[in-house]
Amino acid sequence: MLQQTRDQFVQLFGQSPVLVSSPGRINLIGEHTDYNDGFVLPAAIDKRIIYAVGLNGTDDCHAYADFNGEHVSFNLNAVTPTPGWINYLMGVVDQLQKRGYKVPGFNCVIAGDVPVGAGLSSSAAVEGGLVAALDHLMGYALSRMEMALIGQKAEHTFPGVQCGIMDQFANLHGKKDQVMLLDCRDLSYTYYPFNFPDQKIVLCNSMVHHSLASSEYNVRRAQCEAGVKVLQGKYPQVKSLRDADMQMLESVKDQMDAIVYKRCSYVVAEIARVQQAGIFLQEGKLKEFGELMYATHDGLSHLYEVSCPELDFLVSLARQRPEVAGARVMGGGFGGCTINLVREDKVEEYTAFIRERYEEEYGKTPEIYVTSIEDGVEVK
Ligand code: GAF
Repeated sequence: MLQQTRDQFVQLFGQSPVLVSSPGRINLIGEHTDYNDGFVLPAAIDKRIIYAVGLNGTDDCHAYADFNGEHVSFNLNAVTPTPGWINYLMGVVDQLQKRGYKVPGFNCVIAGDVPVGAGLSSSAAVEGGLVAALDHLMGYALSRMEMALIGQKAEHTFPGVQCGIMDQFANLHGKKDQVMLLDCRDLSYTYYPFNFPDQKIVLCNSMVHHSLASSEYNVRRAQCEAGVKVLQGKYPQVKSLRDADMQMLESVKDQMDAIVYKRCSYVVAEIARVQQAGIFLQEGKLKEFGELMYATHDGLSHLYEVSCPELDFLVSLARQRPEVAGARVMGGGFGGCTINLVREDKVEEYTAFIRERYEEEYGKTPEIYVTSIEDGVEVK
């Protein structure tokens, strides 16, 4: 992929590029906890966006996207939110400019195999890849955490998704065969080996992509904030849902909108689950870890309401199979993938079963990725 992207760049722009490989991510557990100051357990994976980038000595930026054959351009003096994937590039440029970094005109080709809209965070991969390329070419000397924060802010201000930090963090801090337990309050993190030998991480793409995903995401975030406000009436020390437990939540239930209560009860339980899951991971307790994944799915489906019939169906199929330790919807939800922990020697049998049953039910073929945990963004 790297060589192909380089060749394409040379052909289009007639110069020699810097190459950047920028991964998608999985998250073992801890969904919608990041913007509530909670914990997440993500890792970077083998699905990657590949960038070829070169400076062009002008005030214009030109980008060619291999995935749809589209060529877009913008001027560095007119960087404003614009529909389409160009928005992710402009958002990063805008953030760099706002922080006082001189952004030069550049040419780039974007290729790779992170499926778009599948919950594997192709947008964070696009953001992280560009910021790393410009950092390399311009010598900004940004830390990986600064790069992640730039990507997150770009996402808030340009596409307008009020995301947490998980995706950009995982994209930039990934380490081969290690998952990261990130505390989203103070951004401290620990690497742990993926301690389940004989297990494969299998992603089943429902091929559903709801256009409401980003607006509903922002609604969920606002509902969590509304819950915090109510909690603060009784517990002024509560800064975010991270600071609440079930008992506290229960004690203000009467004053809370019923939907807000449901959302908050999911988040409070999920933050506790991730901490427990981190312990099970270190102890190699697969069965217990898997049960937490199923519990997360139930919460995401019934309380947080970010699943959909297709994803619920995929998880119900997983539950029927002894070779699956745990499964759940992964990422923001409303479509995309389930993550499944599957016994290695049964992966083929399992994927064939899922394909057949999903096709029968929905008349469409799910894409299935047997994935591996890899390094974060790499400049080649
Ligand atoms: C999306 C967001 F970008 C993340 O910050 C996170 O909130 C996730 O949904 C849900 O856990 O991927």
